[in-house]
Amino acid sequence: MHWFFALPGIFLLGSLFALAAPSACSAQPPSLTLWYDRPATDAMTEALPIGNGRMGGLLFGGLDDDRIVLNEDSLWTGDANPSGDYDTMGAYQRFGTLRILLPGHQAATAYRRDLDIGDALAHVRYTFHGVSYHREYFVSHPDQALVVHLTADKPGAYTGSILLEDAHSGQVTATQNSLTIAGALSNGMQYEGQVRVLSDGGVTQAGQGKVDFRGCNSLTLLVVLGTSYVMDPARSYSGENPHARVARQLQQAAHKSYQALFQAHVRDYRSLFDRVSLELGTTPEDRRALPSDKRKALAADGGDPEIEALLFQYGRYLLISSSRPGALPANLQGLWNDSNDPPWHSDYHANINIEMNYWPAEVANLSECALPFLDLVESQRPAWRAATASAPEYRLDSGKPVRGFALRTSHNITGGMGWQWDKTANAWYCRHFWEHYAFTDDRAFLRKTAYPLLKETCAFWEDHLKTLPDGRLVVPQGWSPEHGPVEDGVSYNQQIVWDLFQNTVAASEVLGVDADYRARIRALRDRLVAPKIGRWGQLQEWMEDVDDPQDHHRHTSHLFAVYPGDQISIATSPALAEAARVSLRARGDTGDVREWSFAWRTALYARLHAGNDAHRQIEHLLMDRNTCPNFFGLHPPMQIDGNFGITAGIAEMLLQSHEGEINLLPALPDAWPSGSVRGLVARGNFTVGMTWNQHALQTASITSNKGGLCLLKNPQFAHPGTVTITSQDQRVQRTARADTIRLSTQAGHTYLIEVNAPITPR
Ligand code: FUC
Repeated sequence: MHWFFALPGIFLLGSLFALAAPSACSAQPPSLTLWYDRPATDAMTEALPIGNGRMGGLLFGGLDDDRIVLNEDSLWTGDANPSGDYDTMGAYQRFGTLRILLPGHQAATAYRRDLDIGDALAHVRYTFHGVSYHREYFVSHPDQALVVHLTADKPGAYTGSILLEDAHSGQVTATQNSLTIAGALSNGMQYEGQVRVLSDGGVTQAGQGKVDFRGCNSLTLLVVLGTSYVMDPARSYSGENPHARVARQLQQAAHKSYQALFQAHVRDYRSLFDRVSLELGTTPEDRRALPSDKRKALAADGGDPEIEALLFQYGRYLLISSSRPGALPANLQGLWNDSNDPPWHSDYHANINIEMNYWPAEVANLSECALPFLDLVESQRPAWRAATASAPEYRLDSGKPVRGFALRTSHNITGGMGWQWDKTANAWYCRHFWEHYAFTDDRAFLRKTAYPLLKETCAFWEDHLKTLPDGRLVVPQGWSPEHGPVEDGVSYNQQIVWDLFQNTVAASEVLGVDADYRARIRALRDRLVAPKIGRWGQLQEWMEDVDDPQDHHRHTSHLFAVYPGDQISIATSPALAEAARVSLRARGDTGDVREWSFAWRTALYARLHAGNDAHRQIEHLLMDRNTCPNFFGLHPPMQIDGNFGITAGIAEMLLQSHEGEINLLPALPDAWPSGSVRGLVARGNFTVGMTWNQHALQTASITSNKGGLCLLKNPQFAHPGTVTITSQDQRVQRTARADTIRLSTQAGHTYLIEVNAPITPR
């Protein structure tokens, strides 16, 4: 039996074409393809990214000299640096470059390069001397190899060379049809990269640092990279030389046919990507005909809902490609880096950036892609503890160090940190552990992993909070990133500690443990200086009412409590929510607002149920000054957090579950009058699909993955007798609020809800 007959029906239909004809045009609808009519000229802004979570490639698609910048996520300089000196923290490195030289091909015509994010395949196509040439590129997770397949419609068309260049001072060796680079960084980290050139027809021959080929019908290039890094503090993050592992992985991949590699890759990728689909409307044909960079520029002025849906899915594509279990988390540039001295070291920034990278993971149905971040935090804790224990800032009156750990604004992968302390980053990181539980309902994870971390972080705050004369508690000497004074009781810090205490109380309740401890943490939570409304109706950023209504800073740190936190919400604290809206509007959409700031503003406006304001942020992000031609975020320079953040923000416009109920379409903008979404996830582990028309919910499908009570909210439910539920033994159960219905769900059951209500014009 051919393998794909064993697959579920939905996957099967979508897959047949792609799997049967890997070299033909893509089967994906245009909304899942980025395409261009010329090769890339600049690495980070135009080259197309591919990756398997650990290894990445930036594809230039050149004609006679096709360059692929190679990355491996653990290739880092630096080490643990107790002083916290940013310059000695090290930086994420470029690994090398693979070059495909095809002399003469610069005279080609009918050029096209593209990236299909529906199946994680990139292509280059062109015509030269009457021959149609085609290249296909992907990075396989199951086979741990970057693969390039070059074909042509006439035999013997390929003559040229393959070069492998090291980005440091490693040795390059060529033997028969293989190339190897191997070396070590100044911190002792060893690395190795191997390339195998497999040809059909013609001849291949090793040259000086290259493999030449002549008269080949097709070529398959396999690339495997590795380093000696291990995410294990007990081994000082240093494992064995990668040679044997790289050689084995390459050998295993080389034993498979191209078809087998291709099929395993597409099946693996789609098992994640296909969980969510999104349609926000149809774009007129004349726009669709444009290359993606030109189309993106126009989309900044609206009128291209397909590009907005693509932007949402691109964040999912990039997360799957840069953050898979067992690998390191996505850094400031995700996985892709063309420099040994990248901006901000291409590191992990704790005061918004890495958190934003992981905002979409749970809601956009990629929960396992969150694990690399959680694993990294676990692996760095011993080093962070040690650095905290030796810091004068973190001493008790007795002179002893506080319990737990804090971290600085940026960190690496070997316990090193840089720049100033970001005191509440420890608690913000805890939120990600709590959210992983909240979305998966995985109690074993909560008990074994999340709760101990939350408790350790609470211990830090029990020791470090300062008591004001009136008995209230403040975070001493904090900072609202990245402006204003360093002082006590900064709102950003207060809200994040509140969030930690709140989630710790909830965790101990879920687990049914530590009742006395829970009461203590709850009491501390209630003594924290709380959010305040200031003189111009704003939510105060500092303890004193000093906010400047003309402050257009890119950070919206004092609105943490609205998103990603939930201390302030329309339902539970409407006056504070209104104050947050005043602050957000004053902060504006221009001035210092950058890339990731638009993504945060999208999510904030979504939580404030201001769909049109949220949508305006998406359009801002699409502007050429905020996103690159390849759709990477542009700070400038290129930075990836906005890509992930906008996926989360768009999800938040469609589905919210932070108020103990599932709010369907809470912030739908006028620009998306009809559409559909499938596969978003709500807290409690419900998978949600919806269709809407004329701005009104038409159907919802709720799959209960773990069972339990499910409250669903939408204004359309307020029409009595017009909601039907199709499923085992369910009838509409109304709640005290007209717009909310209740389902008592069983694990594994799907509930289809149809709204037959008249549509109320908006
Ligand atoms: C934070 C932000 C900057 C930038 C940097 C990498 O410090 O304030 O805008 O994103 O991280």
